[in-house]
Amino acid sequence: MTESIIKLNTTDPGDENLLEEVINGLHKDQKELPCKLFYDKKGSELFDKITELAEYYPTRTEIEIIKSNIEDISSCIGENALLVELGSGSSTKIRLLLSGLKKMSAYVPLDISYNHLIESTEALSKDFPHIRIIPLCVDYTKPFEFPDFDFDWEKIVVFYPGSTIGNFHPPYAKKFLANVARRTGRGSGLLIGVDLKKQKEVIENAYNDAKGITADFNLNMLSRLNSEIGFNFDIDKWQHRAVYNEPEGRIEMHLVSLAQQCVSHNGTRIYFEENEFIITEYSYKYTLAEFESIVNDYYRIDGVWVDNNGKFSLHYLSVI
Ligand code: AVI
Repeated sequence: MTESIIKLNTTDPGDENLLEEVINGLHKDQKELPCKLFYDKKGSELFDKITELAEYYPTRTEIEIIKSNIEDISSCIGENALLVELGSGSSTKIRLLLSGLKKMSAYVPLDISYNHLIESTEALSKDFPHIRIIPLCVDYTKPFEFPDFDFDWEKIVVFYPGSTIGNFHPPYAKKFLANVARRTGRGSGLLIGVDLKKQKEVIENAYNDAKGITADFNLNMLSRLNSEIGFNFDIDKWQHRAVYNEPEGRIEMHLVSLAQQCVSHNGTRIYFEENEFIITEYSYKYTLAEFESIVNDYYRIDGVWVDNNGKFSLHYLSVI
């Protein structure tokens, strides 16, 4: 074993355009807020709790899939990979991979939430002292630079678990995955989790949990707008709702206004009718065929693993 190698050479980039994005979203006919706003420190902690809820099947199911297929996954990834994780979410999944991979070059977690990234990386480095870990605080949906790595690797393998790809509209998901392929280059890999279409009730329960953690996660967005940007949302006048839009194949997370009200920011006033809602997130569900159709222009499908109940799928794709 070599010594622990963790390079904390990342900084919090902030988000200059956030206010503009928020104001624009709240001026649309159908008001909306960007789902990246969920993930401040509190939001990331709430999301961790969501992943442990009885109703929220995606995390548990994906973990089961990784556990049951770790040898196949490991042979797809091969040796000496530079493993880049988009969003350093549940550490259980990455721990399974880091333990199961034969030999790897480095692990590079990318995350928008600085504190969450640093805390999770530090915890990981204690348990995997022999693995080079290089955290980068970036919004990976925007162009960013990798630092000059002073070590070798065989190929880049991007790990994109959790079905986060479902949070993009399908045409954008296609474009985003095409960009990942372009940036990483031919022969690189993408290990990606996808939530599959299933009974409406099962999906809706996953986003309307009995303990109200998803509600807190959704409402935290408004607290954040108050404390960080200077809005004056009255949190008690808003309610969480999640509905499965079957024709579109997506969960929609809403914040519903419980009264006619006005919210202001620096003299800009935004009016809400009673029952009007803000869309805070879409979470698209796919069939295997639908997902394959958005990736097959850029990737070859080398592996697809699905749990016994057909709830969730994990794909290993190679850039062509
Ligand atoms: C991060 N993402 C994949 C989650 C999802 O299921 O779409 C975010 C989430 N929203 C509510 N619960 C979980």
